[in-house]
Amino acid sequence: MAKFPELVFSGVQPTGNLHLGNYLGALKRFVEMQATHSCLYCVVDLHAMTMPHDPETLRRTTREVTAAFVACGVDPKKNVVFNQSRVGEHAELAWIFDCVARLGWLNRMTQFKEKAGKDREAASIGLYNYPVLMAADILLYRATHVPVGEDQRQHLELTRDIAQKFNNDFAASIAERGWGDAFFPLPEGLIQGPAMRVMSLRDGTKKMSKSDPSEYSLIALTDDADTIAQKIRKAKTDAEPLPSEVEGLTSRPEAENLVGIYAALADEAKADVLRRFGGGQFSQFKNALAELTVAKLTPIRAEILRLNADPGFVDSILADGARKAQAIAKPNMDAVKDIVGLIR
Ligand code: AQP
Repeated sequence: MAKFPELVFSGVQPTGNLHLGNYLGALKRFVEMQATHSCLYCVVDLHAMTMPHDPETLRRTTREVTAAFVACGVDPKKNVVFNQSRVGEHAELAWIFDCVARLGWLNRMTQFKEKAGKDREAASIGLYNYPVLMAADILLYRATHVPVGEDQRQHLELTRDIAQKFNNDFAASIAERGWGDAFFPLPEGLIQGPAMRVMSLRDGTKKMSKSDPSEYSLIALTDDADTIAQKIRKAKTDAEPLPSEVEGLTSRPEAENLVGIYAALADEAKADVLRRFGGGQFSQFKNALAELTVAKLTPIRAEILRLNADPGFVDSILADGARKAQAIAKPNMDAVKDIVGLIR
């Protein structure tokens, strides 16, 4: 298959306050990637409409998520930071992919089943179609690498399936127009590290999630030091002391989660964390974890609050990012239209 220049794309939904899971699974990785790659980081506001939403809240959270990107260290001058709806080609390409993707593929998506709940008939078509729009987000830029949390693995596989089918279905037209044997790359997920799936602090079997009704289930990036310490102190654990080796975390989801969070925040392996804290009581480990979390999140919180008070500056980042994104999206979309036979 043709070689594609390396390009990173990832998106975050503006559906509420970002949490430690979003930070460790995505934002921290965004910052790491910008040192070595060209990156597009998108606030996916169209995705946020797939569940019932309030217009004013959507506008506010779109700005807040942008502020959080920057506060975590994403440099808007070096990367393309923008909101999805500003670049109309995302929705345009999603339609073309709707005609490529198969119903059976979408019927297998577990996130739709979880979010739609029992009354599937009442879910929006947008929620069902979410993974196709996500494929369009990534492939519109012909991105090759996608840093995301583990919960997005299945959607990323679908993105690869859509890219592959498009390349096969239109192989002759792609070759005829000088694109070689593939127009779209098959993007790779960068799903790695000790915190690729951060779990709820109240239930180690459930993902930490913005929409969890229990505020003690998550640590928000805007929580103050006392709140963080209190949430970690109250985090569910079991009665055993911490094991000294990683194997000892098996079947202990709450312990595994807290050790994973510590390891990711300290940039260490879980094994190193357990070498230090293994055999000790949870209370001691929780104090160390609270201290580390507060040290890492306090400067981020301060910067988020500062940027939230300056919406004009945040809007200028989004406007500038949209211009840069469009400059890549437009010629790619034109090429797709030519490939599939649309006159433009
Ligand atoms: N718990 C998590 N652990 C690791 N990574 C996570 N991500 C989300 N939760 C965790 C990653 O954060 C990025 C942005 O996610 P999103 O907000 O676009 O959507 P989501 O995965 O649906 O996030 P939430 O918190 O669960 O939101 P709601 O409750 O609104 O659905 C993605 O890379 C995701 O993998």
